[in-house]
Amino acid sequence: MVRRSSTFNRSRIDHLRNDIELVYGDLGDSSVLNQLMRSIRPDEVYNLGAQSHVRVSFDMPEYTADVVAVGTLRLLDAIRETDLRCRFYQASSSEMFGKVAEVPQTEETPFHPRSPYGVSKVFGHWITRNYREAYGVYAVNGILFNHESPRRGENFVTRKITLGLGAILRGERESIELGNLDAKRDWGYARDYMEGAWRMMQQERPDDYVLATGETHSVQEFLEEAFGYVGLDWRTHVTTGERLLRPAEVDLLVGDYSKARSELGWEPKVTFRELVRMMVDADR
Ligand code: G4F
Repeated sequence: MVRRSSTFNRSRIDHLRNDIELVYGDLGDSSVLNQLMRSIRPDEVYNLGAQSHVRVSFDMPEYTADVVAVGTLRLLDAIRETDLRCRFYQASSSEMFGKVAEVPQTEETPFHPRSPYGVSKVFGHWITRNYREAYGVYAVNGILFNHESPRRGENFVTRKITLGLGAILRGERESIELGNLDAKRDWGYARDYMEGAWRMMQQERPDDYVLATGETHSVQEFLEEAFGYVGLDWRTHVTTGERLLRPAEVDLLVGDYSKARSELGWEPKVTFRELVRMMVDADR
């Protein structure tokens, strides 16, 4: 399902054009969600739709809540009204852990979200559980920690760094402006994580699972790894700006994926270093 836009932004799925069918819709429009459920009658629905940028959610809190929180409810309700056999995957997020209550975070760690985005994801998480418990929908929450790839959106920190580094190497620019370099994230490879999401949907019973690598690295470590790989010193090419800081930050995320390993047979395959190098190579 894609939103109508006057400019095309589908380069990331161009290679699949002959294998998939796109339909117009919007998580803000329940009539179209109901109509699509009735006409397509899907076996599985993956809800990855969102206003997914944490910083932007402070600028657009109401829109973020409408799409991320109520949008999830709209989709679940379309399933409830049309076909209770349809399986539902909810992209829950490690941002829900926010000001973390314990390290590492598991499926049982209490939530303390730190942004309108994180708060909205908590609603999405619980409404997914609620439809499972109340109506018997096969509905799973994949609590995914940050997952990256060369197709990562351009204003998330990893891609911003590798895109900027590519431009520096080509002599097109001198530096990259960033915000908080001390924040630590558990960064994995998106392809590994989507395989995990699919596995969650093939189980006998629906449940919630953390997907993570179990390792955490600061933004500065990402810079060191990326610039070090091409023989440059990040310190001469990175500036920091107040405007890129967040009103409330998530300082440290690191996940424990033991449940996914034992119940889904899932493991991350790509290491932090391999991920950074893959993204640098794609953008240089
Ligand atoms: O790359 P980020 O914007 O990702 P963030 O906020 O962790 O959220 C991502 O992961 C979540 C899963 O935990 C998803 F749910 C969410 O949709 C999204 O995909 O920022 C990572 C860290 C932050 O601490 C941020 O403050 O990098 C820091 N940072 C420093 N300078 C920056 C920048 N982030 C961005 N986007 N841009 C900067 O210039």
